[in-house]
Amino acid sequence: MNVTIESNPGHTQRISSYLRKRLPILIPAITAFLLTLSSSTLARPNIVFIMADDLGYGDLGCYGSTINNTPNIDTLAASGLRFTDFHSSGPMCTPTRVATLTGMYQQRFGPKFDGAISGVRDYDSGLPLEAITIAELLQEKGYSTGCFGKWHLGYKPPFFPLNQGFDEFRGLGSGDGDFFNHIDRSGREDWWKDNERLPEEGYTTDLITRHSIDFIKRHQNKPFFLYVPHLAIHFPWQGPDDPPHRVKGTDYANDKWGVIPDRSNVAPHVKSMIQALDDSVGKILGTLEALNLTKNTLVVFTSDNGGYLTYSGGFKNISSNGPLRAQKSSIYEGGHRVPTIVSWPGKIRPGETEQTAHSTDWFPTFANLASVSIGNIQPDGVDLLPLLTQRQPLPERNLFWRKSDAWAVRSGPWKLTFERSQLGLYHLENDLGETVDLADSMPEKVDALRSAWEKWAEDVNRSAEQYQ
Ligand SMILES: [Ca+2]
Repeated sequence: MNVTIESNPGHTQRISSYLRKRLPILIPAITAFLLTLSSSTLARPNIVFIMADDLGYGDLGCYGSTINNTPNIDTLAASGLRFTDFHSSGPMCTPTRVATLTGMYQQRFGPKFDGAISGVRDYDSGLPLEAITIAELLQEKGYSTGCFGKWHLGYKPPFFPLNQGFDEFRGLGSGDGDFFNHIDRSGREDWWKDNERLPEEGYTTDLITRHSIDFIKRHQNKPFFLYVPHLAIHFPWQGPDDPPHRVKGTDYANDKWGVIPDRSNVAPHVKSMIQALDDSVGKILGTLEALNLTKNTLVVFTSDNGGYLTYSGGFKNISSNGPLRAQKSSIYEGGHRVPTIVSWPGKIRPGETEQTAHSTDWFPTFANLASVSIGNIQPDGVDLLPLLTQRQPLPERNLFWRKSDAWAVRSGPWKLTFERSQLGLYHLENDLGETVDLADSMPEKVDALRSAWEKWAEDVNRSAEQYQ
């Protein structure tokens, strides 16, 4: 055919003229056809997001622990990208959950999200239902969405997962149910199926695992988003062989930690909790492998904040934040630099990254991964996919933390902290442990960072006004 056309100048001219007229119509039509083909015939990846609770930077073998055995999480790390500079948006449970699901700094929804919501003070509220979560976006685009574990964005319906984009929920609404009888610290039964209380026998970590695996099996033939916010290793510090502690109707505000015969050494209890957590990860990964889903599933393992080293009441030697300063609830690194691993065999080259990433980044990352438009939403986080799949550096940006009167801002290697009316300036590349305060010698750097923080605080406070 080509020979015939090229040998006849008249034909060639007519065809050129035809193409000139038709190309503007043909190209969009072909593009639309290819896009339809790609979304309908190429499977969109599944997302499995596993978040441990209060797991410290030094609690895993792949982050240097010599105490805990974590072979399954270590294998995940070896198969994927391990972050050394990943940060939870808050040093507590609720704040990080807000930012993870919405892509926004939690403070945009009100100052109460600086910290954990309380089963007394906040029992009748939760994450505003107007908040748009990544689960909602994925659900609208045909993903099956399941949440199995600790919600802590509301203690009861309507502030529950089914109103925030999840098709299914099993787990606890509060921040710390007993691992065996699932009684929260206010003495309420706290184990749910969707919007109903439904007691279930079993150790919390195992129940979360069982429901997660069941969800994967039921949805293996279409894209799914599985959110697994484990309760481990939050107190009560109960390993699988420890006793239940709580009784319905009793207030545990002053006795919430479990049965700890030797308060000076909580580590043995936590070690067995970590072992169970690692088993859970192994079972979930094993299910993906057995169903041949590994190559089409992005798996994240992270923690919602740093670990406790000590706790009032004489509790000591709890978990480890490695070389970092301070612990959960602090604006120093031990409060918010957390272990984070992302694995997607064949798409993400195994290795390690020193790029600085943050809880708010998951929302734009997952939206891009699933080819979901975020419309007018302007998340605070950035899309991690170019880093994950091509090792492209992330854009430069400042990161901010606020917990009540304490705050911090990070810019490159620099971090300015404010706690107990004191400013501190640290250079994290030279001083990861935040031991050398340079504030007095670098007043201009202090002023620039403080000014950035004030601007940020003003911005998030303005966003929060609609929820007051
Ligand atoms: Ca936590």
